[in-house]
Amino acid sequence: MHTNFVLLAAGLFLCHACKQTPAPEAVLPVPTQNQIEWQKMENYAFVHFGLNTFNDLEWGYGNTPASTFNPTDLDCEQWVRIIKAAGLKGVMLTAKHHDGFCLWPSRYTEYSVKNSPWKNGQGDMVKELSEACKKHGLKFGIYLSPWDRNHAEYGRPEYVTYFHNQMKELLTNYGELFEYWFDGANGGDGWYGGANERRNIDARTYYRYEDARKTINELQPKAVIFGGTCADIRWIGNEEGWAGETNWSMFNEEKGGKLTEGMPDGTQWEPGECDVSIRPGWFYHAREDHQVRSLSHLVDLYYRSVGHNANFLLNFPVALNGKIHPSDSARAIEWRKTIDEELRTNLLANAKAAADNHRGNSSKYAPQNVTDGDWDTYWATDDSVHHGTITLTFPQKQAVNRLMIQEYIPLGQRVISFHVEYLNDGKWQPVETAEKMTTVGYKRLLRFKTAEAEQIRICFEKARGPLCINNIEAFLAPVLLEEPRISRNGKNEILLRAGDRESTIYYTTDGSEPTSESALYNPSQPFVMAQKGVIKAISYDSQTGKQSPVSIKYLDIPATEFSVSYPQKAAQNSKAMFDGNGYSAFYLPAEAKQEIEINLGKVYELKGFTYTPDQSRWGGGVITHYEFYVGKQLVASGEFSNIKNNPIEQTVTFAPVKGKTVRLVAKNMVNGKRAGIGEFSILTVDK
Ligand code: FUL
Repeated sequence: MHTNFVLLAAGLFLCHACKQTPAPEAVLPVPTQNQIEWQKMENYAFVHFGLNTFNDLEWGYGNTPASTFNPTDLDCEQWVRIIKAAGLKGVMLTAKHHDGFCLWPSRYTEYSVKNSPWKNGQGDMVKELSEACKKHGLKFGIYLSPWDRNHAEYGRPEYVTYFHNQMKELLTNYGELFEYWFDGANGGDGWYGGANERRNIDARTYYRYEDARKTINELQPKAVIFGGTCADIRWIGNEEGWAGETNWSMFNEEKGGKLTEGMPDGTQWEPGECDVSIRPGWFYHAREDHQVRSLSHLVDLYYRSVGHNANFLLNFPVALNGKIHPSDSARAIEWRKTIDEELRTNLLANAKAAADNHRGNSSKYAPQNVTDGDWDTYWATDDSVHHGTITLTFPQKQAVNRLMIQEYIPLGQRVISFHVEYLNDGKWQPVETAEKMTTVGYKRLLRFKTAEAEQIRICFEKARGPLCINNIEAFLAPVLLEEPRISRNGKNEILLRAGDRESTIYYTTDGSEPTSESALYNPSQPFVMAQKGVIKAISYDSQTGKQSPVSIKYLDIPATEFSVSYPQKAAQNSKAMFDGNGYSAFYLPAEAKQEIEINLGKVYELKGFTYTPDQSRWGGGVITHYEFYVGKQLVASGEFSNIKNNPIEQTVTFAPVKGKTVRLVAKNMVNGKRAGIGEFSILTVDK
């Protein structure tokens, strides 16, 4: 009786409270619990490793022998230790890439580690990595390429059965998975059990993704699915690691929309994942040892992925010995350290917050909730109020240049636009930033010019429903000097550019390390380098005495003496491919053969060439298959693997040969009928 009375009273009280201030209704669609857990991971690692690693390939054709897979010193724990130290929360492994080679001893194929010299065929890398993850507290995920260039039955129903069988092996034998990755690259040419042909499939129907989803849900109820026709998360539309400033977690697969931005009227909750490799390629190539992405670039990507309401998937191309290369690990750890430093002290922890409206005037939805450090409490506005201004007061005047805002996404993503102002000496001013202040979502990080502020206020102008903001933080990030970008233009002038305008640039041309004692770069009088050589440069801040990391550029012989001998009359336009600027491109005339012949001016001993597609956003004419001739001799031919998704500079090397003319033939293009060339250079043998 007594207990009942207490319960009744409590019930009445709760009911009374909830009557007064019911929680805002969800604005649909909303994330599942798995999607919320996934989003909270924010960043995790990718590992690309396999036969490609040992054959210097990005996309194996499916015929490279399993016997070439031979890591001498494989150490999955080394990867996991580095990945953990880099603050990444999980690892996703390419259990099988497009070449079809399996890193686990699958029962269903001979094309796997069991026929390699590694551990005498007794090894199972998926197992080793999953166990290392478990031991060190990281989550584990799997990439299984649907496209399989090895399998004889690819393109026919038998392969799909095989694919589903392999999936089950991976879903049952390796513990809990947080993510399952279906790659989007599909069909095309391959070895296919010796058929050596092109096989096209309809990716939407062929793989039976709906069945795959059922199996995954059943065997791995916590895993989110990337790719395929029933995904939980979406590809962000580039392999450069960034999401749009506007980025909705909603999408509509039927209608389609901008992957970088999502869709405000999207019917599915399908948040973005930004994948990028720490080097140009996904697999390891020794020639890219000096092309590890710069610290400032990676830091920038963090702000443009995690800070743009997306997750960040950073790839480590494990090297031939089976370890993460020291340059990659050093960079990744330095990256985390920098981000931690930039976002170390929340200047708004427990700051006073006031807003022009809060839901039912209830303390449960008070503005103060945004500074209490509790993710599950939030400031909300009344049902009819889809906007609002929140003002936060610093304990004392404070220099500030970063802001973090979070929406309580279990109730949907709402904010459409906002702006930020700060109060200094009685005057409100907008923060100085070029960023569009549109969506917020799970997390929005805003970078702006350092401001002295007594207060800061955020005005949410428009939203899809009442506001639900659970967290606002502010920081003062120290200066991060960016290493200069180096290029050589058509006049052989060297252009050195630093990210921030206040620093000065010092450089060397003799291979030595630049310091503030080296030559000072004068942007209005660029120096000329008309021969082969190396340039090293740093940015330097005279105020703090800090310097950026060193940037290095190897330049081969310049193109000034080059002339285009085919197509004729292209001489003028073709300059764009030698101007050191990939954003200006030369397109072969539609009526001409899709090839270009260049007279180098004199005989050189040649060992390779580089081709960069048009880098402009909507650039076309990307060459996928090529032939390359020196004089009349065919010296190289093949495919620029993965160039569609990752249109970066391609380097092709061949056995040295002397010649005066070279010819690049475009055998196939991703799009359009005219081959486009953003940049082209030849590689010569050192004397
Ligand atoms: C792409 C693949 O084709 C690349 O090789 C790489 O695996 C990347 C992550 O996805 O679509």
